[in-house]
Amino acid sequence: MMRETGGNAADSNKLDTGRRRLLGSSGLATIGLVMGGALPLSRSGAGIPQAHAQAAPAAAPAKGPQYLKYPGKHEGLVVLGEKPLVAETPESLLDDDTTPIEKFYIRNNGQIPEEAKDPDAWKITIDGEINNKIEITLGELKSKYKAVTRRMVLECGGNGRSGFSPPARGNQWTNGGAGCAEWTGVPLADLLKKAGLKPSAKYTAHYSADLHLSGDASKPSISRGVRLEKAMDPYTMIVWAMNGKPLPNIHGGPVRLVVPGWAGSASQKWLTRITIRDREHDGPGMTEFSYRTPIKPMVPGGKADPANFRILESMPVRSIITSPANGAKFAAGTKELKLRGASWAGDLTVKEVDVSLDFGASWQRVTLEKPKNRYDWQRWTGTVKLPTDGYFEIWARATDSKGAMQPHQSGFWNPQGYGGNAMHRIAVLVG
Ligand SMILES: Nc1nc2c(c(=O)[nH]1)N[C@H]1C(S)=C(S)[C@@H](COP(=O)(O)O)O[C@H]1N2
Ligand SMILES: [Mo]
Repeated sequence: MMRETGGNAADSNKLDTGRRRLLGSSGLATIGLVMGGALPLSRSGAGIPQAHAQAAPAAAPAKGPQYLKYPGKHEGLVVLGEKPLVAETPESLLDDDTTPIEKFYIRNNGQIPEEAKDPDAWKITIDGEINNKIEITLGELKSKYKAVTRRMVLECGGNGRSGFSPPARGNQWTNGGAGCAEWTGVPLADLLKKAGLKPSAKYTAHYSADLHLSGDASKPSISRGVRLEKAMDPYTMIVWAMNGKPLPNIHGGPVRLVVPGWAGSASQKWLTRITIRDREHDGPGMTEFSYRTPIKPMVPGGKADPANFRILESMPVRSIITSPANGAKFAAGTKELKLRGASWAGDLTVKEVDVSLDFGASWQRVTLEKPKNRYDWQRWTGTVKLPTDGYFEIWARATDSKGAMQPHQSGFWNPQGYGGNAMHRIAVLVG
């Protein structure tokens, strides 16, 4: 029953805040280029069809985004929910090649546990459909297995959710439920090979130490799993370091899973146990509409039939403009703008990224870097010439290695709003 929630229908304030952020009102004042007032993005392009936008209730009192105050975290992160604590990274704070820990988004489903006193004594158990049960401390894991470091994107399954209309249930992420860090650990496959998989082994089930929000110790806060094929992917890792530092408690330290390319919920934080199952796992976060999308497209806002849903695995293609920031202002007479951004595509790579200065009427290709390793994001740079001073929107769209491009609007509505990957747009003012 744990879903990508933390907001629900009653949470209209939060939904509206999410919207307003897309519209460009925000405290971007912390960012160098921005000199104050917000620029409006035309409403239709915020992923909301005009008709719906007009019908949307203007009930909530005007309220800007709430910024995060958390030790070690950047104060530009935007709080999407306090219980459980959820905070996203505005696109303009994702401008580093490797996302610094302080800027990395936070997503909790339950209570945040106390920091482990003795990290190396932390125990992990692997059991279920294997020949030899493994019980290993983090200290032993570090000394007995060969560690690898990989830069990989972690992205919440609900990233982009705020683009759905009518609003989908859950945290109203814009594009900031994602980051790309260097993770150090060991491939899960190395442990599973050592344990010896039985022919009946089909699926993983992940467990951890964080308490359910209610405080009820008998209920896991979340327990997801993946098909064995993904568990055996050498990039699916048990990690203890992030950007070369011990994994912080808020990111699941001392040890967590990173299952790159798939919904972030599979990447169990504070990992204590992995049980190998002989069937699809059915823990909290696996059933009904949680991390599932429709097989046959459904009527937006309509009644959903659980039988029409399958598990969301690879995340869809996405690109973001990380510089300039939405709302940036430039001196009169500025003739061109340098753009920077990032793009990624779940299990796939990104083939090309294009930008538009005229609401999608024409597009221009940008320079796309190669990923450092699989599941890394791809940084991009470009320059656009400005025909005049004035108000401009810059749109960015990425196309994945199989040819799928980001849509203008998030479609394929589903109750919990997965798969929202509409093009990113920013507004800038020249003069
Ligand atoms: N134990 C545990 N693991 C968890 C979660 C959680 O609530 N508890 N949230 C999941 C979700 S939904 C996401 S998107 C990622 C977020 O990781 P981060 O907070 O380090 O960014 O952790 C996943 N792992
Ligand atoms: Mo998530």
